[in-house]
Amino acid sequence: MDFTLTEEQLMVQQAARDFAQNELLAGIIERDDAQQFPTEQVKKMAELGFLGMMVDSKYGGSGLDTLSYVLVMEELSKIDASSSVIVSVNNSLVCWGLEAFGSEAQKEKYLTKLATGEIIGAFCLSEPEAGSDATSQKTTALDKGDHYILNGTKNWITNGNSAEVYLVIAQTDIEKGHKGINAVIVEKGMEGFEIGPKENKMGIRSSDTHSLIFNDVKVPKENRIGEDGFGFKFAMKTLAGGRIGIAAQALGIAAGAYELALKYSKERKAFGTEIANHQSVAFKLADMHTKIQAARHLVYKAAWDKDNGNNYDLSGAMAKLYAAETAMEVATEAVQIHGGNGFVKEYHVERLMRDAKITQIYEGTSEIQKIVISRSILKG
Ligand code: COS
Repeated sequence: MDFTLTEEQLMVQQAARDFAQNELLAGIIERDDAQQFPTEQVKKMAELGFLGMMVDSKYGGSGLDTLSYVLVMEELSKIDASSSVIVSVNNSLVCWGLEAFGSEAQKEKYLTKLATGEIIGAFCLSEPEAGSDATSQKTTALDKGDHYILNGTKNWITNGNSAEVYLVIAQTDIEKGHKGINAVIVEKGMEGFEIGPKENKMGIRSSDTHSLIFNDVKVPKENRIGEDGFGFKFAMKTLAGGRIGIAAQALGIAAGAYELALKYSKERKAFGTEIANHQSVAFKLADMHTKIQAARHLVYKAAWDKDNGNNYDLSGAMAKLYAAETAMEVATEAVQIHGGNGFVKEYHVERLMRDAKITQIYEGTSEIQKIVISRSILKG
């Protein structure tokens, strides 16, 4: 077993660390307050190749491995989880899904622009009544010969307004249940495609989350991804990789909160000494550090599984579950260590605590990860 990162991985990690410190930190409190999309920062991340990290260079991607992607996600998320979710969705759900299952024409037309970050994409599975219960799709894509007619509403869509390309999951044949679901590529501006109001969120506030409304949107057949009826499998396979990205985000939030708490505990004095000298604080730091390291091992192992052609449904779900729970716990403890200062924005930990919460919810709640894990271990 070799836990050493390669030269290239170390370089990518350092680039992301520098970028987060130099470009994401400034103005983060204001962006969070105003729910302002990080347009300039996304442009710069595109220039660094962070928007299409795992995509083959022939489609404009960086051609890196999943572990490099995870390292970048971790570093960005230590500072700004709103920016890192944009990176995660574009990389793991949109680019990966298109590269793995799209046609050559779809890759030429869409992936080349998405991988360079010239445009960004969105992944549209959740609905008002289909979040965890993802097979209950009410959005329909009715087969009209050479095109589909799309009707319905999608909810909580990351990059909802800023995306140009949307991968939309919809039911074509209700009789066939999940085998009658398709994934289709919808472009912003198609007639009948409307973007709903922005959600006012607890965390990751500067990412833009919207509902999407489709009213008789005509989508050409060549925009279907894979064979007829492949849509649900497409969503599940894509989400399995997405969960590794979100696990890395959760890991980064936890590590970011921990680093701030560690620094603060060595500076802040109470009862005549730095608070790190009080065992109640030192033990918290020990627990936080240990859990983060355990989460890191799970996340890197899931990335390694993906890079080595192993099944990563189980390792990805375990990584997502554990890292998300760790993020929530560690960020909450980081606020506690900061005391009153933890409760105000200037110290950053309250934002990380608010941001941590979503990692237990999106791309499969912690409870969904337990379904995936328990089914996997029970089937032997
Ligand atoms: N890879 C490939 N196929 C998968 C899969 C995976 N990781 N997971 C499930 N499938 C397939 C199953 O094999 C099954 O197909 P077959 O009938 O051909 O075997 C099909 O998908 C339906 O699976 P299942 O019967 O297990 O469906 P359930 O309704 O019981 O739900 C869970 C399965 C709970 C795992 C699924 O609904 C899920 O992941 N929900 C959460 C969705 C989510 O993450 N929502 C948040 C979106 S934020 S972007």
